[in-house]
Amino acid sequence: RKPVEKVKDVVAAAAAKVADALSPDVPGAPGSGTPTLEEPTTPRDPLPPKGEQGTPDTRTPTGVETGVAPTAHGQQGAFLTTAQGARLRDTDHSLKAGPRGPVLLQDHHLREKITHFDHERIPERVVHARGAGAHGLFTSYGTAEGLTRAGFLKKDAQTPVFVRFSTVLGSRGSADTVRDTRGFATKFYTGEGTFDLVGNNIPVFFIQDAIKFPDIIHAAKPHPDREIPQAQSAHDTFWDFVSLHTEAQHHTIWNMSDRGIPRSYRTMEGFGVHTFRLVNDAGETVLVKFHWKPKLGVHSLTWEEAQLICGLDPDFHRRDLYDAIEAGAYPEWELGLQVFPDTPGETFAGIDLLDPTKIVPEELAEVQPVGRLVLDRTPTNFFAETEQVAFHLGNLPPGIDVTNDPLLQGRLFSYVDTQLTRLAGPNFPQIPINRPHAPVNDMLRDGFHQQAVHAGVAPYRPNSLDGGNPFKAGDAENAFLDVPVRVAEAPKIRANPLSFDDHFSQVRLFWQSMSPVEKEHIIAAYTFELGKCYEQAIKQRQLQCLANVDPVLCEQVATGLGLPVPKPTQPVAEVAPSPALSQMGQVSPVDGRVVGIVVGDEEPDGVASVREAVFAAGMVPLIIAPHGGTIGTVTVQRTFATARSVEFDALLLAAAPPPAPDALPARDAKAAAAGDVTIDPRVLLMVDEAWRHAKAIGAWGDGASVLEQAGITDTLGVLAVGSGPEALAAVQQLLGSHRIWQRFPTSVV
Ligand code: HDE
Repeated sequence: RKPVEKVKDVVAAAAAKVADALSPDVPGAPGSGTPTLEEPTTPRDPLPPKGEQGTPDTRTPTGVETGVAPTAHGQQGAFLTTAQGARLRDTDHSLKAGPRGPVLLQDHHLREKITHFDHERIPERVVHARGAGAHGLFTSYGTAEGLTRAGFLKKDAQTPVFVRFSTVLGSRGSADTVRDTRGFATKFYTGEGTFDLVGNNIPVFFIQDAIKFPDIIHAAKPHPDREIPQAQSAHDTFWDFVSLHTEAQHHTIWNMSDRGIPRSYRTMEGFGVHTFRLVNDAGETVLVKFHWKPKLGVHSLTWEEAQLICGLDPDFHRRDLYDAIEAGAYPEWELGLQVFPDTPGETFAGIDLLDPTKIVPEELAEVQPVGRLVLDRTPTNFFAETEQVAFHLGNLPPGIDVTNDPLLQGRLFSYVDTQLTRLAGPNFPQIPINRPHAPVNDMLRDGFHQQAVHAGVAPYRPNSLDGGNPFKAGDAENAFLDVPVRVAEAPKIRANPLSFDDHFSQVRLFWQSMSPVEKEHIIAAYTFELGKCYEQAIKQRQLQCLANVDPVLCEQVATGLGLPVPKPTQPVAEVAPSPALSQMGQVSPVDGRVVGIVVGDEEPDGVASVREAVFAAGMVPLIIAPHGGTIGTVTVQRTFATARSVEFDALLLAAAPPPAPDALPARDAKAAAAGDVTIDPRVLLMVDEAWRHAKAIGAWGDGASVLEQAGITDTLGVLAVGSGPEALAAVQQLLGSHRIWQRFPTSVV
C-alpha cells in the first residue's frame, strides 16, 4: 500500500481512539447528546470588496507594482491557512498529548495564532487617541491658482483624501461627546506629494510655544495617581494650568462654549490654526490661514444631551459619520483661505499672525473658498486605515510652506517622532493608508518593517554606479521650494515677542460675539467645570481670569460657585464683536438629520408616507414603536426600550401609545394602574427631553394627546397639526435653524 494511505489509516485510527476517550458528558463531544451548531461545509468564493471601496495601493515606495494581489491578506478566502499559506485542518483544538493534554510546544499553529494576537495592540496616540476616519475627494475651484503653485489647488483638480476626526484627551475607547477640542486632520494624496492639513475645530491653541505642549497635556489628561477623570477637562490639574498659564484662556473659552460639544463631525468647522505661507510660480508669497466650512452649518449638542449620549451611545459621532456616508448623505466642507500680505512684521490689522492664540476675525479678512471636500467612503478596516494613518505637518507639496510660528515649528518635530514609537520604526510611510500617490524615489533604506525591495546599489548621491540616479529637480521639474525668507538678525534667546503677552483681548472678543443663549451655555460650562474642582485657590484664580474677560461672566460663574467676585487685574479690553463666531442665526440644509417617529401598536394614518417624505428630504427617519419587527407596513428601527430622545434632531408623534405595565419601573406601573398615566412614560420622557433640548416636535392624530399629557403647552416649535405631511413640513423648516433657540432661558445676560 502507498505510504500516504498508511498515514491516513493511522490518522483515522487515532481519531477513533480520541472519540472513544472523550468523556460523553463534555458538551459537543460525540455521544454527549449536546447539539452543536452546523457550520457551512462548502467553500465559497471570496467576498467582493466592500461597495465602491478600492483595494489598497500595492505599489512599493519606489512606485513599482509589487504584483501581490491586494486581497492576499483579505482573510476572505475559502480555506483557512497559516500566515505562510499552509492550509489548516483544525483551529479549534490545540495539539495535545491525548485529549486530556498536556498541550505540545510543537503546535506551531497554536503558537502563531496566540503570538500574533498577543501583539495586536499598538500604543494609542498620546493625544487624539479616539478618532474616526473617512475617505473622500477634494475638488479645487482654482481660485487659489494665483497664490500658490500647488497643483491640487489648480482649477478642477481632484485629489483623493483621508480625513481623521478625533477628540484630544480621551483614550481610544472613550466617549465621543465629551467636552473637548476636536481634531480635523486631512491627508491630501496630491500628485506632487502628500499634503497633511492637521487642524482642529477650534482656531486657536492653548499655548504659544511647542515647549509647553507636554505641560498642557499632562495637566489635562487624567490625574497620574488614580487615572481619572477620563476624557474631561473638569478637574483640578487642567484648571490649575490654564489659570496660571493665561495664554490658554482663549482656547479655554472656546472649549466652554458650544464648540466644545459638536452635534456631529459633519457640523464642525476646521481650522489649520497656524499661519502658512503660499508661494506661486513667480515666487511671490502670501500668508494664509486655512478654514473648513461645513455645508450643514456649525451646530452643537446641548450639555445635557452630550452627557446623556456619553452613556447611551458613546460612539455617537463615529456612528453618525459612518451612517451618513452609507446613507449617501455625504459630509461636505468648503476649504477657504484668509489671505494676508507677507509683510516683514507678519501682522494683520495689528494681530500677530505668528501667535497661535489669536484669530483674525472673518469680518477683517474674508474666508475665500478654494475647493470642496466630500467624504464618500467609510474605511474597510479601522485598524489598517484610521488607526495607522500618520499625519505630519512637514508633509507639504510645492507651493505651501511653513512660517516661524513657534508652535508650528515644534509640531514639525513631534509628529514623525511620535510615530516612530506608535508605528514601530521609520517605515510607516509605506503602510497602505500613508503611501503617497505621487511616485516615490527616495534614498531611505532598511529599518524595521521595510516593505520595499529596493533595486540598485547606490542609494547615495553623487554616484556613478546607478547612473547618477536619482537626479535633483529644479523649478522646471516642480521641486519643493523652501521660501528663502529673511531670518531676523537677533540674539539667541528663550523669549516671546511682546505681542504674545496679550492674553485677554480675544477672549473678550469671543465672549462679546456670542448671543445671549450661547453666553448662558458658557457660564453654565465654566460653573460645571470649576464646580468639579476641589481646590478653592484654583477656582478663585480662574475667576480672576474671567474678571479680566467680562464682569457679568465672572459674576455669574462666581455666584454658581459660591465664591466672591474678584476685581480685574487689568482693564477689560475694548473689542468689536465678530458675528461670524456665533453659531446662531444660521439656516442650514437638513441632510442627514434624524427624525424619530413615535407609533403605537397599530399603524397610524400617514406614517408610511411621512417616512418616505423624510427620506426624500435627505433626512433619516427612525420609527419608534412599543416592540420590534413591523407595525403594519412600516419596519421598526427603535423600540421604547432602545430609543432615547438624544438620538433624534426632531420628534414626530403619530400615536399615543398606552403604558405597557410589565415594561415599566414600579413607580410608573403604579401610576398606570391608577389610571394617572395613559401614555407610555418612556414616550413622555422622550417628549420632555426633546422639549428641554429645544428640538422641534410635531404631532398629528392621537399624537397630539401626548403633548397634553407631557404638560407641554408652550407652542414654540411644538406643533399639533391635522396631518403627517403638515407636521413634517413644519418640523423640517424648524430644523434648518437646528433648535428652537427661544426655548432656552436667557435671564442672566
Ligand atoms: Fe497635535 N499631535 N500637537 N495639534 N494633533 C498629535 O501626533 C503636537 C496641535 C492634532 O488624527 C500627535 O500622530 C504638539 C495643534 C491632530 O492622527 C503628536 C503640539 C493642532 C492630531 C502631536 C500640537 C493639533 C494631533 C499625537 C504643540 C491643531 C491627530 C499622535 C506644538 C492645529 C492626528 C500623532 C490624527 C496629533 C503633537 C498642537 C492637531 C504627539 C507637540 C495646534 C488633529 O505628535
